[in-house]
Amino acid sequence: MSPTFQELFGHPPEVVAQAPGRVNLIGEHTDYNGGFVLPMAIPQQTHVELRRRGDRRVRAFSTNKSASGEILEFELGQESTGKGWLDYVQGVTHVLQRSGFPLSGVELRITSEVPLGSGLSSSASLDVCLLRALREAFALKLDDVQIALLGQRVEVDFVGAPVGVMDPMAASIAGLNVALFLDTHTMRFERVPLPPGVDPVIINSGVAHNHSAGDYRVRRAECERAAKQLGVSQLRDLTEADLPRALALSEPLGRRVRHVVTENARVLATVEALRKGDLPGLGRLFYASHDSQRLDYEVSVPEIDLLVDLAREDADVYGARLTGGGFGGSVVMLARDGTGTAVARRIAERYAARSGQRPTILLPQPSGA
Ligand code: GAF
Repeated sequence: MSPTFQELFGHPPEVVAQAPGRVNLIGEHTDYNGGFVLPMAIPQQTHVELRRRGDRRVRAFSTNKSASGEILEFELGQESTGKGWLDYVQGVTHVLQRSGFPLSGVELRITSEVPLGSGLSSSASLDVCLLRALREAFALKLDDVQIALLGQRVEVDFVGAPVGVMDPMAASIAGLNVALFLDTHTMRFERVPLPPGVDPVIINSGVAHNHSAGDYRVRRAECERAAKQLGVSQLRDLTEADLPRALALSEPLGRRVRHVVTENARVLATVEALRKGDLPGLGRLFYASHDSQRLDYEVSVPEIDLLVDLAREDADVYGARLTGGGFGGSVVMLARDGTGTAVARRIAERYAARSGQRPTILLPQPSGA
């Protein structure tokens, strides 16, 4: 049992806050290209308990298994300590102070149900949760979209992960069972409910990723290079009519462009299919998105492909795809109504037997989770 806030700091917290992880239904690697995304909140959340201090010291405790089990500390304004999760806490206080919001020191206890490196946005959930707790404690005048934009700055400016805006937007404004259809160029968004008759399933492959590491950064740089060579400010400005020109670029830029252009079109088609309740159509879009990520964008790994192949063999699954940044993480599937739990269990079992990995089922939420 991890210690309570009272046991750690000798008094109760003043503020408690939560923020969810997310699953992206479709629209992968489109957000940093000004494109469309379609994430949805998941039931797993990050929780923060906080109490203000009279000095400038931040004392923080994480109940996460990979944390040290000690209270870690820094002084407001101090440079990165390079201590993993503490960097996010420092990043949040750093961007708030840089934006002119006055803070004092705080005590924090952080708990997360969103598995790290699972492609389900554990870090944006932490950023948004900390920002929400600080907003409440210091009565900061920030709306939910501003919270999301600050969350993105934590990642890009402080942690050094050059991510887009999808994950903090999902953690800040998305809901359960309702997709957030977001245009990352205009920042216009709309909520699109999941139609009846479908059970979303999420299985974490057990292969962890890290977006401040090289591959994600390389993909982003390839997109920027391709946009420059094609004379547009972002790949969002291209259509399928531009693909022959894009495919004439040197390898692999053309394929990267093809993924982004076709993925944007798939998001729009998915929104239509959701509205019509066209479940087989949704399934086909999921598989097409996965194939595009695997072949054109090259962000899948064999374990993730195995999960998608097992879904293809399962008569109760409409479609499946890698969700999130890739290079590991999770697969999202759409199963027939009422079959989600059974589908998730049998695919996870077959996957474990064939891969030697230890998958976890996030959705449908296992009872007792
Ligand atoms: C990660 C990033 F954080 C997002 O911004 C997005 O680019 C995603 O990978 C890929 O769609 O989750």
